[in-house]
Amino acid sequence: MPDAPTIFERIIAREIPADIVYEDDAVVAFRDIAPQAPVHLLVVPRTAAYPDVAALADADPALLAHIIAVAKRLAAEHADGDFRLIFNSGEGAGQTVFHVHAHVLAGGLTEGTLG
Ligand code: IU
Repeated sequence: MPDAPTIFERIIAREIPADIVYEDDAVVAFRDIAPQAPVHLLVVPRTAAYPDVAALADADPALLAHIIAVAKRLAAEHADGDFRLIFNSGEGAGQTVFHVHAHVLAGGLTEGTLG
């Protein structure tokens, strides 16, 4: 039996509201509900095939590169262009949603923190 859809699949399917700031054929980006920086966006591939960035990097490096390109674009649109990109990979690293996603942190980041 397939796993139940994650919260991100339900956001992408518009079953659950989110503040979506960007979308294209491959990814959807929305504001994190618990922001850790003045700008805190999540860039999420539409496909639920990859639970974490390690799986994505192995299977589809072009999609990973696209996520990074979208992060760059969003940091320029929502902040000054500088950004911190975080992928929590695995429970031990704090990952809670097992549908790969990039945290894009920008806009007045505190120096020296890792988010
Ligand atoms: P993590 O890397 O898997 O821990 O990140 C999950 C993020 O998803 C976390 O920052 C949550 O605040 C965020 N989030 C969200 O934006 N909307 C939701 O409905 C839920 C979690 I649940």
